[in-house]
Amino acid sequence: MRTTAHPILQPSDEVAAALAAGAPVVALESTIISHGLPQPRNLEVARELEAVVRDAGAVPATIAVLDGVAKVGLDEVELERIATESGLRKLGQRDLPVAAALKASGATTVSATSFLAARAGIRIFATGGLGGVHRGWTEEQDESADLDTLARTRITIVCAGVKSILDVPSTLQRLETRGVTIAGYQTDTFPGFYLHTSGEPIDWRIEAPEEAAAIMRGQDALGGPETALIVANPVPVAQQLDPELHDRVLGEALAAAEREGVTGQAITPFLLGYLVRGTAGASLEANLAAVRGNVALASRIALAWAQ
Ligand code: PSU
Ligand code: MN
Repeated sequence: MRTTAHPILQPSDEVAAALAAGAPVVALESTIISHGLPQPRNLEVARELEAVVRDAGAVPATIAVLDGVAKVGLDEVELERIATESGLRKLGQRDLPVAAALKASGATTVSATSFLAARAGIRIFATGGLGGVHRGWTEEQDESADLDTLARTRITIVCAGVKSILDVPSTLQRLETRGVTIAGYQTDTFPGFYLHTSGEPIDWRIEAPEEAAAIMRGQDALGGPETALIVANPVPVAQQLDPELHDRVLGEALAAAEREGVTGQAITPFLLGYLVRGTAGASLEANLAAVRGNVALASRIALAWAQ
C-alpha cells in the first residue's frame, strides 16, 4: 500500500522506495526522543538507533508530526527538531487529526506511531517499553492508549515489556482481554523494562527472529481482528538497573508524583526523569540498553519478514 501522495501522511523518499521494493523497514517512535530522554543525549540516541537499523541491513523510519504532516522517516534536520524543539507536543493516536488540522508539531507515542506505521505499510516497530495500566488505576483509570491501539493495529512491536513504573500484572491482564499476542524472546517471563524480568510469567517463548516472522504470517493467514504482536525482549542481566536501587527510587518517584499532583500525559515523562536523576543516570543506561537491543532484534525480524 503506497500512501506517498497523501498530504497528511508522508513517507520519506527512502522509506517509500524501501516499502515499494519489499525491503525491510523498521519504524521508530519519537516520544522517547522528545519526552523520554534528557538532552543532549536524546539526539545522539536518535541517530544511533537509526544506525543500528541500517547496520542490520534495514531502513529506519522514525515517525513524528511536523507542522501538521505525519512524517514517516525523518531527515537529519527533522530529527534535530524532535530532539531540541521546545514545546513539542506528545501525540497519541487520537491527537493526530487535531495536529494535522492545526498544523501542530509533536512526537508520536507508541499508539500514534503504531497507527501511522501500519497506515504507511510498515509491519515492524521497535521501542523501549510500552505504556500500560498505571498504578492506582482504580482511582484514576489511567491506562495508556498504547494498549487499545495494539488491540486493533496489525503491527509487530519489539519492546522490553512495559515501563516498570506501571502496574505490570494488570497491564498483562488487559492485553490478554484485548487479544494482543505476546511472545517472549528467549524468556519465559515478561521483561521489566529497566529490569531483565518483571517476574510475571508469559505463555509463549520464541528463540529466533524467524519464529516471530512465522507468527506474523500466521496472524495474516488466520485473518480476524487486526491485532498486534508484542515481542517482549528483555534487557540483558548485565545491563539492567540494580533491582534494589530500582525499587527504592521508583518508590520515591511515585511519592513525588503524588505530592506534586502530576497526572495524565505528564506522569510517564515525570517518573522516567525522576528515575534518571535518582539513580545518577543508571536508569538511563538501562533504558538505552533495552532500546538498542529492541531495535537490533526488530531489524532482524524485519529481514526475516521481508524474505
Ligand atoms: N519507551 C521508552 N521511553 C518512553 C516511551 C517508551 O523507553 O518515553 C513513551 C512511548 O512513546 C509510550 C509513552 O507510548 O512513553 C507512554 O505514555 P503514556 O503512559 O502517557 O501513554
Ligand atoms: Mn495516560
